[in-house]
Amino acid sequence: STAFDWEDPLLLREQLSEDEIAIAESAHSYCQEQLLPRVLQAYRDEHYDREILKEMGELGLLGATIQGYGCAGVSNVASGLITREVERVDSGYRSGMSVQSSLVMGGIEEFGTEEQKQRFLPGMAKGRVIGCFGLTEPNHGSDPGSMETVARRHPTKNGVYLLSGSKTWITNSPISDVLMVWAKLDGKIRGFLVERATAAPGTISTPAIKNKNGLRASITGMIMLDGVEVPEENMFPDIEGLRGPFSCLNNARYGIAWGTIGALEDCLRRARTYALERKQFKGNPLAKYQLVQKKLANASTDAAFGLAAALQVGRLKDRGLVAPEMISMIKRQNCDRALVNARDLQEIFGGNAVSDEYGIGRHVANLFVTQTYEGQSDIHSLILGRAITGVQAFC
Ligand code: TGC
Ligand code: FAD
Repeated sequence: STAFDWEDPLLLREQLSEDEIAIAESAHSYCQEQLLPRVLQAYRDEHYDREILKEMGELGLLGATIQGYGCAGVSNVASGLITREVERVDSGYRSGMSVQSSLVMGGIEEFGTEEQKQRFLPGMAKGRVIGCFGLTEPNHGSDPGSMETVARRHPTKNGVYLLSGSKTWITNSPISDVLMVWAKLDGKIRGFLVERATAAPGTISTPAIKNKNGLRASITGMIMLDGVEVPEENMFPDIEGLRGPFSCLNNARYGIAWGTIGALEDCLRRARTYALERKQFKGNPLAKYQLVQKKLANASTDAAFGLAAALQVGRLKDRGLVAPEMISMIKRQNCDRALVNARDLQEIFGGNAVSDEYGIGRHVANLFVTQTYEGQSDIHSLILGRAITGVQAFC
């Protein structure tokens, strides 16, 4: 028989290859040694240090599943393990990485021309070029198919498009060099790579959205486009419709399923330590009380199940056998369970939960956002409901 390990209850480690374990350990060391010491102040100051993307780039963590173009070319499971380590520290740091890697680099890899890949991917892999993904608009979040941002052919310049419209709640937008913007051309959604450096003054602005009450260690903003010129060579040539942005989202949603469990595991570790140290009623540690133990048992079980499911989907993804609904299932479940359990574990800290020094409140606030972006949980319920019944319930 095997001894139970509360930090790896279902022996995930036994299911991983040596390479995957090495990648996870190296990501763990970087995150604990370099990211953890600065997250508290960054969260207080609502500050995102763009050097973080360079550090991640140096370690090969960006666009990690992409083959070539200076990327590491690791398995989807290894990429999930990296995401879990980053989000163990903070969902905002994972967000900055996910947008760069899964949404922008992943989109260029899947839909870009060879020239676009050569031009953008190596710099993005090193974190020298920063990207953002502009889908959501002020009037259209869950329903991006109704977007109002438009692309028109330039009246006099051949092969040039003019983009106008606004995007909101865009991670990394204020610090982005390349903005992947989804806009309607002749009524069909197309993807454009807008380069800030070559945009005429006044045609693009990316104001930050300040005073967030979650994800404060990441930077979020708007994208306002007023007739910004984009050359044809910066448009994805073939992809039309929502399949473009949703294909990028499949990768990012998969990563969030791993990441949110990393955050939950950190909540569990913090709550367990606190419950063992804090004494109430005749000198007993909180950990002695059954109601407290039940909270820990619930969180541990949901984290272990969440990892097992993410691993299964990751292995299927590596074999080309994944369906988008599988990703909706793990994104929804892991975000929901991470949030519910983090809220329960927060209770163990009593009044101290209100102090940011204990870290638990930060995870709880962040996990609300993870449940909301990349398809709010109820939207994923409807995606699954449609797949189960064949009837769509969106409108
Ligand atoms: P629907 O009719 O379902 O589909 C339209 C077209 O898209 C295709 N498609 C997919 N393709 C690939 N992967 C998927 N997961 C796909 N889902 C749909 C579909 O086959 C169809 O193709 P075609 O060729 O027939 O046209 O479209 P709908 O308008 O009815 O969609 C409804 C719904 C609810 C599923 C969808 O709109 C949705 O998922 N809404 C949620 C929006 C969302 O996730 N936004 C995310 C914004 S980005 C973000 O939040 C980044 S945060 C990053 C961070 O900081 O970490
Ligand atoms: P709404 O669509 O208005 O939905 C509000 C509520 O109504 C939700 O609970 C939803 O589930 C529910 N609802 C909507 N329609 C239905 C329905 N038919 N049936 C039942 N319930 C329904 N977007 C990007 O494009 N790029 C980014 O980088 C990005 N980063 C983000 C970072 C942060 C910090 C945040 C908060 C958001 C970010 N987003 C980004 C936007 C995010 O994807 C949207 O907030 C999300 O898709 C939900 O859209 P909404 O906020 O407009 O909510």
